[in-house]
Amino acid sequence: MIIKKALLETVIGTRSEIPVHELPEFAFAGKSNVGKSSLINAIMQRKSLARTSSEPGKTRTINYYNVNDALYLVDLPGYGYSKAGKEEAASWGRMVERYLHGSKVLKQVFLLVDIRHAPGANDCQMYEWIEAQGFEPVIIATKLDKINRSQTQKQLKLLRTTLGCKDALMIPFSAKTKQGLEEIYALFESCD
Ligand SMILES: Nc1nc2c(ncn2[C@@H]2O[C@H](COP(=O)(O)OP(=O)(O)OP(=O)(O)O)[C@@H](O)[C@H]2O)c(=O)[nH]1
Ligand SMILES: [Mg+2]
Repeated sequence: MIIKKALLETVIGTRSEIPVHELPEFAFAGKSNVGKSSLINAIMQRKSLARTSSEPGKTRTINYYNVNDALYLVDLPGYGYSKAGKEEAASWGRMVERYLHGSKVLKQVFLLVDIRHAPGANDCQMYEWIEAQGFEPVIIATKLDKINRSQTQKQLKLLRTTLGCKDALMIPFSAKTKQGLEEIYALFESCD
């Protein structure tokens, strides 16, 4: 995929209306710090357009990145951020739910989980939410570079059984080596 243009076009907070778009949207959900913004940067071939941080809870809004005037990448706020109060966590949850329910042009939802660890209850809940809104989540197993190659299949199996997804597409990905990126580009093209 040749990236001719990539820009942060719209940022919405918990009380904003969901923007109405004509271009297809691809959304990225997952626990805080799992690597959503890093993946979005890799897709856009930009180092730091989407803000990343080693401190969880960086993305607290829904951020829409326009790519090539052809599609939007939608960076959703991460859940499971321990310093967030209950109220705040609940309002983010409602915002994400409202987005999944409200967008008319959402083509695909990517659920990111760290390849090193078994998904938690909130990951399983997110998976169910996505399915309940009629989408088939694509699982991105992030931080692939952090495990030994021999562990990959075993970890993917662990993700699959914990999330309870038999047939979901699973793409192991590393923002460091960019492994998995071509498969993600292929998905965008197949949704055209
Ligand atoms: N080694 C390695 N580090 C990664 C990878 N992806 C993300 N990271 C690191 O993990 C940390 C969190 O990444 P972000 O992309 O900011 O995570 P996020 O999911 O956007 O986090 P929130 O905005 O808090 O929800 C950063 O320090 C990244 O550099 C990866 O594939 N490999
Ligand atoms: Mg982020």
